[in-house]
Amino acid sequence: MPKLLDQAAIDRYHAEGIYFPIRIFTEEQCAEFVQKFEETQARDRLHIKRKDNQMHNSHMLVPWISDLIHNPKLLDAVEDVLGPNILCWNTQFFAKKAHDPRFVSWHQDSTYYGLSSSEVVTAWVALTPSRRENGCMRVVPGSHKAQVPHNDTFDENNFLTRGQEIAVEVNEADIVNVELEPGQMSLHNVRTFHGSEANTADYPRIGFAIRYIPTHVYQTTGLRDSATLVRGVDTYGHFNLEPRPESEFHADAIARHTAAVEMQLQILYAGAAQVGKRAADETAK
Ligand SMILES: O=C(O)CCC(=O)C(=O)O
Repeated sequence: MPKLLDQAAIDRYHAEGIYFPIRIFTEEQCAEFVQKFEETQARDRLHIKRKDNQMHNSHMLVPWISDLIHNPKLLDAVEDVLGPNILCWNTQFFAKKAHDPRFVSWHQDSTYYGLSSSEVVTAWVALTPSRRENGCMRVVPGSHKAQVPHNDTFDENNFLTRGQEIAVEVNEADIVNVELEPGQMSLHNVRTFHGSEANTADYPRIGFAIRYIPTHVYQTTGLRDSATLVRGVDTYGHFNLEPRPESEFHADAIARHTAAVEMQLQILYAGAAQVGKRAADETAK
């Protein structure tokens, strides 16, 4: 029996590699999240000293973000597409300010994750409205069936680690705008073509992307990666399991987070001709 989505929604997710909108939080909860996000970012700069505003893997550092990845309703939707035993592998905020020129080039997340399977889903939670004019995510439904080659562009305005861009033409007629209201989320498959454009509006666009995997998925790079068990049991032991943060920016949590981010940077930059701005920002301590 599905937990939150109906069978038609689950079938559509598997057929198209994208499903939205799914209401998880209220608009009032999201207004609170936005305020907390801004306050946490300021404290993150003090404790972690990264310039990057994506706050990668901050669920390992900050209790309210840890609560977000464990939200039961959100996990019910994830369980409907991944099954009952779920790890959170990575999180990041995609925050574009009003009139922010930054964009996300067309890509497949699978390209550099090093994970053994395409059973990887991103829950992208809108904390503000996410519309075409403020640079909502855009996807190509059905594109998740095959991996395509990518080129690294290392564009300064690109949010992505290596400015990775798919090396095939994306046809405008095939694109769907993933427009969401605050508190709604989309689910996209790790191979779904997606990207987003600059924010041309007078208001920000903030989304929180959570990468979930079933426990049987493993890291193919040979590197010992870590993840958080958010539901069910892990009988495989492919990842070091991350505990919840003891308190915000607790010293032990910072040590675990530093190790996890360094490991994921090694995975994301494997074989890259140069190290992009994210690594420079994440390690600017
Ligand atoms: O938020 C965006 O604009 C892009 C998000 C994205 O690339 C992702 O969640 O994988």
